Amino acid sequence: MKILSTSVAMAFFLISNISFAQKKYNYVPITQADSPSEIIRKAANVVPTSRQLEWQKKELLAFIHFGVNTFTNKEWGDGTENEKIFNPQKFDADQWARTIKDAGFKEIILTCKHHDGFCLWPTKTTEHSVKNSPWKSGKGDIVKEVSEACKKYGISFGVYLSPWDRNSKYYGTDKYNDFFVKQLIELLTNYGKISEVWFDGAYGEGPNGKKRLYDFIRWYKIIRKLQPEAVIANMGPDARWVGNEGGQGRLTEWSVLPNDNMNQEMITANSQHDVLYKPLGDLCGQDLGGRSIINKAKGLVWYPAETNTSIRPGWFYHPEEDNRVKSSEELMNRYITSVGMNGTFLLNMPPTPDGLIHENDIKSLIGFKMIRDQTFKVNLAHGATVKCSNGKNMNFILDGKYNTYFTTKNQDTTTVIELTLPSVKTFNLLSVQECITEGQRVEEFRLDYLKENGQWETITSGTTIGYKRLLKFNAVTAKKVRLYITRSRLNPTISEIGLYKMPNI
Ligand code: FUL
Repeated sequence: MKILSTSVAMAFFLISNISFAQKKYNYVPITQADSPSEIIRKAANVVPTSRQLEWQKKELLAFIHFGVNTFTNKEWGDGTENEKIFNPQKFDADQWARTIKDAGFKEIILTCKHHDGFCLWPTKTTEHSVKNSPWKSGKGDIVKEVSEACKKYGISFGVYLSPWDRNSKYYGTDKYNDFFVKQLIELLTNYGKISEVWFDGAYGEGPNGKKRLYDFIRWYKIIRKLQPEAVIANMGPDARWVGNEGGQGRLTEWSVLPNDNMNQEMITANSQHDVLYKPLGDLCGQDLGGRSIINKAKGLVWYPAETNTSIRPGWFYHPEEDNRVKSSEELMNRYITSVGMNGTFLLNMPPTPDGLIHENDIKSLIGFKMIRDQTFKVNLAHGATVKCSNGKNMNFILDGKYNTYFTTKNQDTTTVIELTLPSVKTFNLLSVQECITEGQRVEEFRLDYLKENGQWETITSGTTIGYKRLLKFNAVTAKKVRLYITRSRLNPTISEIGLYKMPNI
């Protein structure tokens, strides 16, 4: 009898959970038969690939712009630069990787070739490279040294290879794709694991009217084959440029976007798990994934934002900008507007002609790390009692583990989570994270606190959450707060809530 009732209970448990288990996909087609509510359900089940998830969790990525422009004091070279000018006499990859690691960044993306076509590794494809420079008598390899320093410091390594090449005689002809592929293969096979490949969209036609003839799909396939874990960013299918170079995300930042750029090849390749096509169209608008947008889509894909900026006004080092380095406080604000707006933060720190990261940049970077450490050391909500009338797994919201999450019972898409803190606390920053392996769902939320006079008052509010949402506000002192989720595409799945006191900056 007991055995029977246990198995009935087990079966009930399984059935009730199966009804919650929704199929997940990285890409999903939308058919004409799909109703608006079916489209929303589909959107709520689009999830990142494992490479996108790992990349998102890194949060902080360092960009290094270094090359002939470092020596000509320019932003864009025209490809006629003499290789002899490249001579970073104190070049120290260890100093780069150590600084970046100490600042808490998880990856370095190096401009292996910028628009001027000069290669920082001794490529076989062109003479326009370090091998014809005086640096290490032409025997050096910047890419090798940086990739090895990354390994030593336990950070990942990514390559920027500019499609626009103002030096190559093949540029603007079909042959350019073969030339570019050879360069890609060298970078993807000779330097260990590559975690990100960054294709710049910048270009200008040469004076002779050379056109861009890029075979992106061929390039993507090679990357998938040689470095399957690499995220292909910007002009690529895995991560998009946020749309500005100021480190500013959107107030409403969806990672699930329309992708109408699919064909049979992609569908037959079972690419629901591995999309090869970059979504087309305007990716710089204010609303990229709201209901009115996805309702018109032919397919939906996980396509998260990478938010980039430079620590200095320029991307390359210029001595006259030594006193225009962003302060630690500015970097913290950019962190809030990038990582805190459901993106990653790709911050450029360009080395000097000596081949070192400048001391002013180091000072800002270390100060930025100190502010983050100070802010996030203690979650003031830790130890709170969690109350929610329609919640499941309530304590997962404060367990410090990203992959466990709170959700709601039944099909509830709204909820109120009340936290009673162990004692009265003062805080000025809210952190909320959705468990994106379940999808991105929340469309509107707010935080209220209980005032001394017994009245509830709203502190802050937002629309999307995604991987992480940080909201700064004037400090409040309270013991009870309520997180209201007032609109969600499906049951909200919240990994963590944090209340923090950020130093006044
Ligand atoms: C732009 C380029 O033109 C800049 O030089 C820089 O590399 C930046 C990250 O992307 O499109």
